[in-house]
Amino acid sequence: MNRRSFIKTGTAGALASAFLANQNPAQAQEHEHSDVTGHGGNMTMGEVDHARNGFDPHEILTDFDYGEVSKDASGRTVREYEFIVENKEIEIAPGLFYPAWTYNGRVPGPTIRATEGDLLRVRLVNSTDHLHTIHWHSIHPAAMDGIPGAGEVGPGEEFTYEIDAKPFGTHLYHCHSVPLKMHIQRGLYGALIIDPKEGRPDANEMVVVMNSFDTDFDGENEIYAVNTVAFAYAVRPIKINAGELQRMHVVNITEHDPVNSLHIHGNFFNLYRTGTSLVPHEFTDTISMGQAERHMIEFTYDTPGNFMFHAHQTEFVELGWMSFFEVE
Ligand SMILES: [Cu+2]
Repeated sequence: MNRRSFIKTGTAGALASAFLANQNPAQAQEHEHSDVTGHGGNMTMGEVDHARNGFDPHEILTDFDYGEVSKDASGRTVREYEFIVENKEIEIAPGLFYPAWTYNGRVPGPTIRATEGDLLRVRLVNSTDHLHTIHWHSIHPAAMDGIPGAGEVGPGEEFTYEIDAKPFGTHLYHCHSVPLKMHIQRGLYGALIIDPKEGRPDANEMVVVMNSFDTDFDGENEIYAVNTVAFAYAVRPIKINAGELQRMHVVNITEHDPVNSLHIHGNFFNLYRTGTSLVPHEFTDTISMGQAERHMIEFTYDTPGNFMFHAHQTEFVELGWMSFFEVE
């Protein structure tokens, strides 16, 4: 049984029918007979209980964690964090639960935010019965790499990573214990945003982590999303203001598929690859990304209205990775 028939026949019974259904019965009928459904009618029914999850994709968008801030003897800014790995069942679509492994009870984990040159001190506490790490996509010493033999933490143990915040850009961290695929797909990842010392122009900033969930552990995903919950920003669009610069940090940690993508409607964006430049590399409306690729994009909507943004892989769209901006 492939993923499409999983959805169509509702093999998971109540689950499938609860999480993916067409709002319009006529459209649903049409969908049964066509694999070329556009990205319009497909949506979840019901609502995910974000309070029970303990996190809300709308809050994750702008929840930048600057840590506990102090200065060392040299006057350097030190940012300290505590990450606790815990197993937690999370609702990723209405009525569909996934046995996640989490940093601090959320997927994605906290968005660490620092300025180039700061010292990051991150204490990892492992409350589970598997080995875990935090592997950083940054420039750091081998001993801080967060791989087996360098910063891997056993059950009930802890380790403190100390890394320089460099280079500036939109980055990623994730668990690097083996089997790597399992530790990533379970939810142990998050964004690491390092601002350039000279700063950037004022903007409304957001972070979206493209992720996916293989709910039956057969090596294929049943759900795609940004910030975990299928259709979260379609059910409740992201409200932004016309004329205001939007800066979005986009991180791809999709497991099992080689490529994910992002397309915005009615507009183009400036693309800063890996966020490591002060000037844009490209002006486009679509970007494809392999796993661990991440970029910073900037755009401004001039007119009010609802504008979609989504993966440009129809299957991902149908399975949850579809969103809206509501421009006011
Ligand atoms: Cu792990």
